[in-house]
Amino acid sequence: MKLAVVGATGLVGQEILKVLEERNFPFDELYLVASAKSVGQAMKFKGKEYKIKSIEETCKLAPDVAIFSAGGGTSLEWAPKFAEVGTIVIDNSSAWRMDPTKKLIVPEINGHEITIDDRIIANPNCSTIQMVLALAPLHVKYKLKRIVVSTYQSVTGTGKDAVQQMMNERQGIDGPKVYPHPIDMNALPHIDSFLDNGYTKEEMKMVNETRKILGDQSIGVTSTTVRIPSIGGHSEAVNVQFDNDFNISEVRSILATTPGVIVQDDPKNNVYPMPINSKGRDEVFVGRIRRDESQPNTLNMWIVADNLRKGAATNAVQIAEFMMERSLVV
Ligand code: 11C
Repeated sequence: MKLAVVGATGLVGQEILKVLEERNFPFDELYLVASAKSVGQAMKFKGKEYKIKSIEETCKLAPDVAIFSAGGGTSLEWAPKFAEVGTIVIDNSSAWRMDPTKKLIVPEINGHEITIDDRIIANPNCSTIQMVLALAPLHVKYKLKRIVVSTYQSVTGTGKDAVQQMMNERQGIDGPKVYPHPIDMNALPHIDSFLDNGYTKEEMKMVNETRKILGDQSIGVTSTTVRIPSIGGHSEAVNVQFDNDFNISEVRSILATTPGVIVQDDPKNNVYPMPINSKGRDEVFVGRIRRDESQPNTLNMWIVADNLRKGAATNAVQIAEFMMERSLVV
């Protein structure tokens, strides 16, 4: 088993390495791949030193699995080339997600869609993954009609330079700007670029990816995505209307028994999910579970997860594990 991590020096790449180590992911050879400026530098994994390779060189080595986290441009150009040499590419970018010939996978929800012929598998956007993981079992039970979601997203979603901008601002240091406005002590209703319909790409990812993963184009989804000066994870206020009525204690017990979901909901004791507690965790945390009293069959929840973990690295590694367990990596 030859494994490549493409984009190994980025925030998600680093998290992928942590997740691989924690889960004792099995491989015989590991190729760490980064951009030209890092090629040849040494990186450690499990105490062993690896020289960073170029993507060209790695493609020629035909790894069995390559987890890509190097942006959409790299994925568009290189994923097909890796696929051609037989590599299974698990891609963290948005490049292939809405391609009807590619699967968009959260293993707990639709891992069963993957076949032995799939070569490029898309990992969904972080803010989508955490929301659908909590909503999927409720959809099965009550049938989702409409989702209204507002996000409070960590600067880690933008990458290392964004974390640096926030820290620089906090310390009064001038430095390069990733965002068009200050981020510290601020909130930007602007994630990814604006589209002609007035929504951002991040907002439309939540609409389109949710429907594709849940396999139901009839679900109404509307989203407002906001960047806030936090680093532990993304938070989401989610208002969900179902076709069928629910019982709140049944909703809690469904969520509490959903693999990968942890209910943290004891507001009287100030217990609810927070990004500071989700950092470095693989689970999705759900709290503030309550009925929306303004209309029938409607629920409010607060969903938090480390966007670099279940939102990116963990989900990608889980896809690889899922495929290996089912002998889909040959
Ligand atoms: C953010 N969700 O927080 C983005 C990062 O489509 O994979 C991931 C972008 C993507 O800014």
